[in-house]
Amino acid sequence: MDWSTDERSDARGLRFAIVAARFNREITGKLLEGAQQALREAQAETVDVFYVPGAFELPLACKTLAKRYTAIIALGAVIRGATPHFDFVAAEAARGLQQVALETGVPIAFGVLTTNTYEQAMDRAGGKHGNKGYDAAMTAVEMARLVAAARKMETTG
Ligand code: INI
Repeated sequence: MDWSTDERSDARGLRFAIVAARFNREITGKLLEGAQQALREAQAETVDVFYVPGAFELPLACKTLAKRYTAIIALGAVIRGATPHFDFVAAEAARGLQQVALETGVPIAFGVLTTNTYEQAMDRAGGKHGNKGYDAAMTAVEMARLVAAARKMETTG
């Protein structure tokens, strides 16, 4: 089996949750717009949006929602400030989201920006480096299709 690009970006019949952190909301709002645009273009059947306070809360929210969706897009913006808080929040968001994906088998796309400055984050939220929310949603579509295809093989032999 070999997938064409068209198939990888076809989300018809698939259900997505987007979980967005409110922290740095000017940035996460733009990531959200990008993700929604990608899922519209891919013709996703369902796109539900949920909010959490910050990136640290993303893993638990995704785990709670995993049963109900084909894939989830986690969005956040962690910006390095003067405190070591950044390292804990960024690392735990990444570790937690990967853990949820591996434990549940539900693809979780990592749409969490981790940057040194606000400007660098803006550049990746619809600025000169594209929109990482859009990219994360396309990753979720591709992984959702891959997992669905693998499950189908298991049941059909
Ligand atoms: N949350 C973010 O999403 N981005 C940040 O940059 C950030 N910083 O820098 O503090 C941040 N902190 C809040 C954190 O995610 C939790 O909501 C909070 O610690 C309560 O659990």
